[in-house]
Amino acid sequence: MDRTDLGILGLGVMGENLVVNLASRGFRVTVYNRTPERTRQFVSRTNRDQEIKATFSPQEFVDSLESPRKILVMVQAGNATDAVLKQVSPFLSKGDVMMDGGNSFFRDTLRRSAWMKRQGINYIGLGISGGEEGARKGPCIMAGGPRHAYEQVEPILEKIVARVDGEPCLALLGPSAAGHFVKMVHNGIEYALLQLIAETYDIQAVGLGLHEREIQRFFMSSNEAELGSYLMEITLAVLAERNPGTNDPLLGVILDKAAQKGTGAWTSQTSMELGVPVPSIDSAVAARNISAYKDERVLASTRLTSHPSRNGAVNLEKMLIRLHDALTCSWLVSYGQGFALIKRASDEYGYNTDLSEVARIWRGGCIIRCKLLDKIRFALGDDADLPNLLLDNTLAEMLRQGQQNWRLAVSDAKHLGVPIPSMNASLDYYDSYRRHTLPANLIQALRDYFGAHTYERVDSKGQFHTKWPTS
Ligand code: NBP
Repeated sequence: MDRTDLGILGLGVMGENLVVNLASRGFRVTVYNRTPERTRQFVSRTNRDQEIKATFSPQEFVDSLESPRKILVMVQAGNATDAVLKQVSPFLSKGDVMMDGGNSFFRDTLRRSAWMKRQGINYIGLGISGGEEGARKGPCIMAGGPRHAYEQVEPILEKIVARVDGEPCLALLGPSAAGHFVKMVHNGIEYALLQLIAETYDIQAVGLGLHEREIQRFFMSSNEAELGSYLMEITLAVLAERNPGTNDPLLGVILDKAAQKGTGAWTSQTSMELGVPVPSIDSAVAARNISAYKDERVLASTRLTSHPSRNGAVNLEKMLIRLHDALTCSWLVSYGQGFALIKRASDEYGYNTDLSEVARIWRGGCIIRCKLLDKIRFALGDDADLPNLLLDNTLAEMLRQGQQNWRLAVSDAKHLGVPIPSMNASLDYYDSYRRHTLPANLIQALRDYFGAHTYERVDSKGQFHTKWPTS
């Protein structure tokens, strides 16, 4: 085979499926993987000699590519990414384009792009979302890097991503690490949305003791409304799955410990550093952490008992309507927090990220695609400088209309003794954000009392300190 269009380095689930996606669009792809056996098995399984070229050393890999070379790294984020960049970079030439499609922490991408730039290599951080199926059929790609380099790979990437209304779910969202930053926040929002689905399920299954078919009906109607989304679709598929042998719901035998790979925690940590509140995401990370304490929870369940009760004599139908509104408002607020974080990072790091482009590309291919993103996109298209989605008239109206039921659903859950960390945090975020005044004046006074930290006043400018009476 002549030189190929693109090289993929790393044949895990994502790498393999991206190669098949590329080959099915007529691109010639060179592959290389640390473990050669994996490469051999992959090429014999796919049986596409015309489009896929297997290589077995970094030099053979690089030499097989058309110049300027375009390489997509698809290995585990962290040390593995550094390792493969070190192995391949000695064989690259000035002007080649190196892309990292893994879930790299954006600060690592910043460091790597500076390192590559010193060697004359163009580095692009690609946030890729969509999982295995997305990689195969059309993911959403969030790019960050130099525009001239992006333009060299754009015609290829454009062919393999998902499309909505004919538009590719692909965009350059800023220089250097902008794409990986946006992907990190995408995953942070994903944590919140998953947690909110789980809380809604828990209220129905454990709190109200509903049958699986009734719970499926609830998610089905959510999927037909504003929350129509990939996550609702797969929730329905999961609820319908049976345990082979017993024919009981499979969910009943899945251990209640949620794993995590760190992108949610990165979102929380970064938001704290930037001073942007994202409590719906923070609480979702904490909820996964508490789920890991299975043994302690089992012990605690025998000691810390509760006395759940239905909230008054409210009928079930009303409770489910409340729950639906609470889920919708909480999802919307979670997106709002994520977009506020991207905006702050864009200002702080000079990404100049177009938020309406983020909303546009998130409508397809990615895990958090949802009908709500159409409204979000319009809101951001109308006002690119909107500091928070909650200030958009249409979205604010949705929250105003849903808020009474949202409060009641939170109260229902409290009466039932069902934990709802993200739904609660979302409502508290809404209530804090919409308040003209907050009790932070008392915090300031107390800080000044014990630490002479000073405070500002509403009636005059400057910093003030009071000589408080000693206790
Ligand atoms: P994994 O994250 O499971 O990584 C497997 C690949 O990394 C294999 O090719 C493996 O080679 C290679 N690798 C490792 Br591990 N350590 C290495 C090292 N020290 N040197 C060279 N290669 C090394 O694969 P994945 O699930 O396909 O994900 C790839 C990237 O895409 C990750 O960064 C992931 O976070 C990101 N991502 C994944 C998903 C998803 O749904 N899975 C979605 C979006 C993004 P080997 O075969 O020799 O062990």
